[in-house]
Amino acid sequence: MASRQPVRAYIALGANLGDAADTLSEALHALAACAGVDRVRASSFYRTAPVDCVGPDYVNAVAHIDTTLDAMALLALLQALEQAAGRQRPYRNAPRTLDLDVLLYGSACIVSPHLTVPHPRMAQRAFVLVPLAELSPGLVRPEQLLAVADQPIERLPLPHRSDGLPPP
Ligand code: A4P
Ligand code: MG
Repeated sequence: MASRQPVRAYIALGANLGDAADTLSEALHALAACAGVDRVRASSFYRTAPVDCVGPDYVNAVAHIDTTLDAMALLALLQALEQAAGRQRPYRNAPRTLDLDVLLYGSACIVSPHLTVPHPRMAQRAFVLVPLAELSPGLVRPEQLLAVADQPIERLPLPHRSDGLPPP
């Protein structure tokens, strides 16, 4: 069977239970080790105030990958990584050990019962737009950043390896 052409996908990472920065770091390394996933590159990590929910501050980041997985297979992989990190879903927007959302999958527009891409709320969230603009400035317009400038967000001074991944 011919292999698929890789697609660049953008992933939002978030956590606000446990050692969130550590969990994000481990998730990035786990993602990089997965079959069908190549060239993982991550933004800085950011401390962010909860949006549309209450609870501890989050650590958020955005990564891009080149992947030969189709979009549904990528979602399944991200959900498996969430499960491995002990993710529980007691109610909507509950505090979480790890959340991995598909922001973009190439230029695809997908509306299905389990996957909507681009992520429908990404333009409303500084915790997505600020790390996304750091990683791929061409994908975020200045007026989009201005629109979320009231949402508290602080870049964390984590060291990064040269391949874009934070240290394990
Ligand atoms: N689903 C549909 N589209 C997607 C997609 N593009 N990526 C479905 C991932 N999943 C997608 O997801 C619920 C369902 O969405 C899944 O079954 C999947 O099939 P979930 O992981 O259980 O919950 P979620 O990601 O929290 O849901 P949702 O509605 O996407 O939440 P939001 O709108 O992303 O908000 N504040 C800060 N500071 N930082 C955060 O990270 N996160 C949220 C979640 C709220 N406030 C936050 C943060
Ligand atoms: Mg999610």
